[in-house]
Amino acid sequence: MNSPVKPTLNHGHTLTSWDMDLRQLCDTELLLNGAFAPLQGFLNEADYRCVVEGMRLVNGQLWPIPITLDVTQPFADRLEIGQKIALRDPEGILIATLALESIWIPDKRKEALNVFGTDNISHPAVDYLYHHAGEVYLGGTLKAVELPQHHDYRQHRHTPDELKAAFKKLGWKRIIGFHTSSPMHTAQRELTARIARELEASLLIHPATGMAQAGDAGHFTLVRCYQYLLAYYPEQSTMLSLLPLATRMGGPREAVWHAIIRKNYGCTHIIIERDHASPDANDCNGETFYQPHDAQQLAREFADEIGIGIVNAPKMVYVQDRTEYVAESEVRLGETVLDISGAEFQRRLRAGLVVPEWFSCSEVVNELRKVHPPRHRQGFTVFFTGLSGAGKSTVAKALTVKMLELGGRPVTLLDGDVVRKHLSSELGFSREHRDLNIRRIGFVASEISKNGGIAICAPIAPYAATRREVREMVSTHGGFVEVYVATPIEECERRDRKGLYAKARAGLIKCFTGVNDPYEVPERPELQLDTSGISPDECAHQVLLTLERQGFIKS
Ligand code: PPS
Repeated sequence: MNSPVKPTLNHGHTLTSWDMDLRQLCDTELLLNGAFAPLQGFLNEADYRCVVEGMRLVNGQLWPIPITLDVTQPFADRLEIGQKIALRDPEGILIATLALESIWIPDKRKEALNVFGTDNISHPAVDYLYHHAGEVYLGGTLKAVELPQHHDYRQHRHTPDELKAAFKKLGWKRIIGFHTSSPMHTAQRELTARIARELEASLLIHPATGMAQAGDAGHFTLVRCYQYLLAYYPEQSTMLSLLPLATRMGGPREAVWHAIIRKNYGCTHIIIERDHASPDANDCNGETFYQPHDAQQLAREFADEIGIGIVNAPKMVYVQDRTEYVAESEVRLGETVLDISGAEFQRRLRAGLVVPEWFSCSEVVNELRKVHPPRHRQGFTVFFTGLSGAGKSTVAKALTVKMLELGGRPVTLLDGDVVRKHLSSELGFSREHRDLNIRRIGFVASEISKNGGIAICAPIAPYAATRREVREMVSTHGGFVEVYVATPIEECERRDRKGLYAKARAGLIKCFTGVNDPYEVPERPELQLDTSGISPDECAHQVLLTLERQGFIKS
């Protein structure tokens, strides 16, 4: 929790501390190691405005993406321009100090529209801006104390200076950088090898792995996939380096940003693909956020100014008749082109179906299969929410028994009362305390789901925003099924097993949900149940059917 406490620094000074989240930590690392040159810190207000408006700093230098330090209003309220702030990683280690130059409330809508071209929250960066980023921005220059530590794949970790020195030592003069943030399949391998060959350049495979959490199996899988692929390239002219960049998926502006970063790492060229840095999701009209060539065009426009060659990657397709990949424009009339879409590839992985070698090498596919088991072997969370007395606990218990009868995965019941006894005994029922309680449940549920188990949670969880947080927390690791137990308050009150409604009506309990405290009805739960007329067993059966429909249990 960030609070303006005044810890003692190792130098004996006392400074206000900010505990950075993962994205801020990534940004800080790249600000400190020179990857974000010419930036020397988080943008101040004047630079921020210029960047949002016109992709330039006040001094005219090109910079397309606002790198800002967002904080909460209560934290900002206690700050003064000119003071120094200690920036810490999520474990509390002091990474840098910020000399505070500006504090301001950004116009987030304008930022979203100008930078990402949309304010639709299906865009991940807009969602982050609206739902995660604090309401106040801080700007100022940074002074390094200690670069963030990476204990994983140290042989593939380099600062810009280290990478430039390595290129020099190897005698590489022409270096082409390839940006990716997902597994590379044969098409990308053929594409990068071909471009490097044609340009007579060495190849830097430079995946952005910034948002990978320590202990995140997906990250290790991804890097193992890149390592397998290295064997297919000429050893003397190919290098893999992990870039701790938190991508925004900002399409054209992001492509310019990637080009500046690769220039800072010593690349002479960068490959920009079609749909470079475009989100997978579409907007509310089902349209993609950017046109396929937008990123390539904008990056080209600024290539000279950045001092890097932009290589527009052609779309590579597999021609069955020639058993090879060629650029789409080179396909001859009558030739058969084979393709497997991303969605189809995911389906095959999950269903354990064959993926042909022409699409992806077997080592990569086997590696990915380990982290994409079929749904019926993945962990998941069933999250019941509803008023006190709605029947959440009873149905959750019945469901727990059914899941145990099915067997195969460990089952943990996190009932509201039980959690309050063992995890949250010090908490009351203020909004702040309820949120903390639900976040704790979400954390435990996400750990259980991550490790392939089933978490069944049954708190009231009255607030939509906190439920959404839990959904996000769990969904990165496993399935999330929200069950709204929609038993009407009249029925809950009639039951009043604990006599709490009577006490609340008598004014003896102050913030009682549904009586004198709000319950925000879920808008899109996976299942809605009213326990008024049906038995707990029947309700649990309905949940089972939902789980079956979604593939989490086998029929
Ligand atoms: S929350 O809002 O999700 O944190 O609540 P939760 O942890 O599920 O705890 C709800 C149980 O606590 C009892 N209780 C109250 N509920 C709501 N409001 C107030 N003020 C309150 N005080 C005590 C109540 O028995 C709830 O249990 P259930 O099983 O839901 O009836």
